[in-house]
Amino acid sequence: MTSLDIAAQPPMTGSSMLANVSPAANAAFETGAFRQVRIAFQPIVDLRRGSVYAYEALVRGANGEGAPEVLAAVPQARRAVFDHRTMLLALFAAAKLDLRTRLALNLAPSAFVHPGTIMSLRAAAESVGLAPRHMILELSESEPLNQLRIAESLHAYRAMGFVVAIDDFGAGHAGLGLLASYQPQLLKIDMHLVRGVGGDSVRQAIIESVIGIAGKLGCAVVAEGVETEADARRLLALGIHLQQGYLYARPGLEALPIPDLSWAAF
Ligand SMILES: [Ca+2]
Repeated sequence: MTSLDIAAQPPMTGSSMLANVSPAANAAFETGAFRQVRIAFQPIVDLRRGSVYAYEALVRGANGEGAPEVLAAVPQARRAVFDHRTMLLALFAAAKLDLRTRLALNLAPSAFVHPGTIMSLRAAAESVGLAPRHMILELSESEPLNQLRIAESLHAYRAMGFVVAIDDFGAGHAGLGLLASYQPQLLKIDMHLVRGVGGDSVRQAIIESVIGIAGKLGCAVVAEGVETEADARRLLALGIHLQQGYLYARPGLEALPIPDLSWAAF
């Protein structure tokens, strides 16, 4: 197995997020679920250009277990540390794979607002030669948000040139509250709204309104969870040329999968 070892990664720079964690808790964390974290990459395609717009880094377990399973083993109090270190692991894994396009990273709000994240992210990106404008930070409402801190952090990331996305837009409570308070550069429409859009006038109406709102706010839109050609064609007809899902490529463990764009016939 080619599991990436966290301990083998370059040390974090900036203020350490582990400073306030007890040594015993740290030891348990290091030898537990986190030790064998692996990274998978899934492309987001640009159908206007017939190219890969970005690769999203996704956390996987030692045997390829999915993100929900891996994250379930992470105590809430450790989530920021977990996301922070996974993000760095993803960055170095992408560099090792010679990534030549944008990299999208998932961050829980607590990791997003932590002062250590932005500094270490910038330092790590610089060390592998990735410009902040090529890095997309996907922010989800996976835990309660501190509105003020999110707003401050978002401005700081944008000032440094990073691209910020609202993740899973339209899932549960995710999205409108965030969007009302902060205007990111990207909106990722959740797969539950996307799946079946090809033959569902209600989903089409909802997605059309999201596109309308995004357009007025100057946000680009990405559709997640595109699995069929019918959905892909409908989304493209609605104006969404940035798409991600099994139709194009499944996530590849420690690999940058080449998407299948055959239906679009470039
Ligand atoms: Ca995501």
